[in-house]
Amino acid sequence: MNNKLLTIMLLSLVFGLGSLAHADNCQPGHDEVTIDGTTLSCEQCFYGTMRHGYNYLFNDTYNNANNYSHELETVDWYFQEEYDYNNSSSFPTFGLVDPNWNWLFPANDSLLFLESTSSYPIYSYPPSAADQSYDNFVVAFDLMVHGNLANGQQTPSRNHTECKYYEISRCGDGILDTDYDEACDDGNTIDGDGCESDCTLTPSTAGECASTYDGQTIYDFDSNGNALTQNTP
Ligand SMILES: [Ca+2]
Ligand SMILES: [Ca+2]
Repeated sequence: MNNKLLTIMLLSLVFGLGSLAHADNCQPGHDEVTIDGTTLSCEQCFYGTMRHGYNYLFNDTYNNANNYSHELETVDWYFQEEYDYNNSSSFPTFGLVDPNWNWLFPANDSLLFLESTSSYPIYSYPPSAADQSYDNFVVAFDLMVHGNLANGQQTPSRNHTECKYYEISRCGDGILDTDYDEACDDGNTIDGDGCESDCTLTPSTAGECASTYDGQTIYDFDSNGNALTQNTP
């Protein structure tokens, strides 16, 4: 099983202080998240795929594309899963990258400001394919922010909530995940049916699907590609 450590660029923040009502890439039914009884409306949504058998870190880069600086007053982060993806109650822990950070994002600058301090392993996945959709796993950030204008004044403070939804990829889910080197995915983990349980192609065997015909001779091959017989039709 692969067990790589991957770092996900979790959220890329581009604040537009005048677009509070605009839900950026938040699909209907995925534009809010309820955590511990509190419902948060997601102002921006991002989607990604994680892989069964892998560990993940999360981080957040703030891109301040406006021509004035932003100052954050509070940052709260939340982690929610509908299904227990690592067979335990442990969640990733988060922290600020620089504990001495002054909460100020310079104008036209970007910086990494938040990252998880523990990785999150994907050990399991929902047994039903219908339950492997985006709703099952979400990381949300709730930021209170205002802008510092060139004339020394500040914009009103407001909250900004971003949500990152995930679906879990695996061999046997019936979806060909070429990013994870799947040569095939027939929706099962049965060997010998053309697609193996590790999503490699079933090797050819003599006398079955390994014959070729070049117009004169039929060649049968073993699993190593060596010709076994030559039959002239
Ligand atoms: Ca797959
Ligand atoms: Ca199979």
